[in-house]
Amino acid sequence: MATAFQDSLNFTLPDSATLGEKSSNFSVISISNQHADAEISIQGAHIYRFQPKGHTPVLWLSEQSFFESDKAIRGGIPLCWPWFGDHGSDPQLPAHGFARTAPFELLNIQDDPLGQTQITLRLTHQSFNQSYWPEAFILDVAITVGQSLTVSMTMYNQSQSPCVFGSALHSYFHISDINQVSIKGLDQATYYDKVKDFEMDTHNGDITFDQEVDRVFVGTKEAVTIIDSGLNRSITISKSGSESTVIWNPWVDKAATMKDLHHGGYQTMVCVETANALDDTRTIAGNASHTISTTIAVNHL
Ligand code: TA6
Repeated sequence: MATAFQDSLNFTLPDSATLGEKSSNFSVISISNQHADAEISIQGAHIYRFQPKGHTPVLWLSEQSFFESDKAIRGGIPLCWPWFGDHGSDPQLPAHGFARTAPFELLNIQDDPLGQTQITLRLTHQSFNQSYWPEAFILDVAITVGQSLTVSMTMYNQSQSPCVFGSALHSYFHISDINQVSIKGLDQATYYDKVKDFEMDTHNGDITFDQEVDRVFVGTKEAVTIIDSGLNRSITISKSGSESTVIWNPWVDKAATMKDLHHGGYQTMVCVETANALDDTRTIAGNASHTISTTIAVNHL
């Protein structure tokens, strides 16, 4: 039986899509096509599951994640917007902005000629008007579920005057063991180390993990690759509209403070985030737009 939400749609669902609720009034879209399975919450336009055929899940999801209004899902690809990290001046405002818990509108779901499923969602200043962010905007999110996954976020500045914002597609990846993976593609890249009060440094070689890592690499446009010998696969994260890349694992002590992160969960996750953060914060001219996009491809080693 169709839900009230489904009845509100002004398009016909393709065979690859079904609508449901993860919890009361928490609407989600389930996608199953010839290439992959996925799940997306309407709140936050947040994909929290992506599993290409023949692979284990590519996106990590905490076993203790909330699926409640006004709470971010712990895992998948949270949308950080219109700022990254703590708000610049008001510590009372939510970290990473408000998009990831905002009520998006589901605009359309359609299958393309390649058998991929394209989902588009929208947030506007009319539907989300907060005194602390008075800008006139449209924020569109386009998700393409195929053998690879693409998530694009486009901000349209609806005012005549410039608008400054930060963002990130804060992707959590499912890995075999944080002690076994390495990340290629950031050799000689400069980063701000959030664990050392944003001290700047340069990384040499591949990234491996034996402690908390929280680094914002700047001047980085290229793809990075997670090498996971435990799952015998690589995950390549390519991007556009972004020149900063965030690498994060909370490690044991920070993870223990996070009630929505299940015990030991930090060992099977790593974040590789496509961002407009710190030096890469963006200014959009009046009536202009900016798109940040990430494409995630998994291959057997
Ligand atoms: O992207 C890394 C980071 O900024 C970390 O500092 C940590 O705060 C993480 O995001 C998760 O933030 P959240 O607000 O989702 O708990």
